[in-house]
Amino acid sequence: MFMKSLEYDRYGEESLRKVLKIKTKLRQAMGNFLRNNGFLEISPVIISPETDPLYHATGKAEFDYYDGKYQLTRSMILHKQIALLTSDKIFTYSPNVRLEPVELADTGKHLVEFTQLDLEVKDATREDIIDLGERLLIHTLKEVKKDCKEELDYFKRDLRIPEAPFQRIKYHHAYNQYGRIFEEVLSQEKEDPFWLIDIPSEEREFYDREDPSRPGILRDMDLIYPEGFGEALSGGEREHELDRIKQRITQQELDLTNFKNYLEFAEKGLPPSAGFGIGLERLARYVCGLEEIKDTLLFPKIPGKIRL
Ligand code: ASN
Repeated sequence: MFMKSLEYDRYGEESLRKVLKIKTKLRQAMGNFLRNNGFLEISPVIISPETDPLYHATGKAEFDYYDGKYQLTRSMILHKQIALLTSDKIFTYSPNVRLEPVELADTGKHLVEFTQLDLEVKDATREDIIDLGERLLIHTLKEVKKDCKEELDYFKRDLRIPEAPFQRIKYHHAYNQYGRIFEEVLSQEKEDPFWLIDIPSEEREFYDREDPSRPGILRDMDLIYPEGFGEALSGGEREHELDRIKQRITQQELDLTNFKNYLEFAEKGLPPSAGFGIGLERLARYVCGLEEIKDTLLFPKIPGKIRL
């Protein structure tokens, strides 16, 4: 006889159905906003020999295939830059697999498998993308508020609609004021989402563009949710010139051969661009006001555990 899963009862719960209704609405509202603004939706890349290296300690999900190796996508950043050779504005709902350490099991916001709405725009600046992000988020929150009233009432969630422009806080200011834990402190303190900008290059991956007039500072940004919900999205302008990309990869003590195919594209020419990726489950957690990100999914993968 099969053992009944300990979590069996969870699948009949009203709250799970309500979150899924809200997530369905979020996907629809964000996708339609982008389609109506001239974006092409591309298919997600699930396996690739090269993917986002990520600057924090995250294990690789890798497997052998004939005489090579594939990895599961950690983010589609490299593919997004290449996709702009075909179309000027692209987005995708991208499943990401990040083998996060067990220490992150109880943060309430980390998953080993999640989906991000990942977008990229040719010739865009950080300011263009910040503006796009604000319009996308405001539109999406308004749509959810309009069409998911019953669900929001169920979660006793009085969702605020923020006004653009959102506050911008420089990384160095935040760090000097609150130290390492600045993100948690500021996220707790604020009532509306805000941007964290000008992140130092050693804190981020090689593909975010260094400000030519301020070495060591990136033309990038994170959006942070208020009420302690933490990071919503990250993005920025991109390095697109071969020499700069190679220099940044080497500075981060990464192996150039791990990005061989991507570098071949950069050699032929990648367009300047900017973009971001916003986590769908984190957005749903914020919208519903949930403690635990696992409650936004039917089959959540929590760091350090194996689950169906
Ligand atoms: N999607 C993010 C970006 O566009 C990268 C990431 O998820 N690590 O910058």
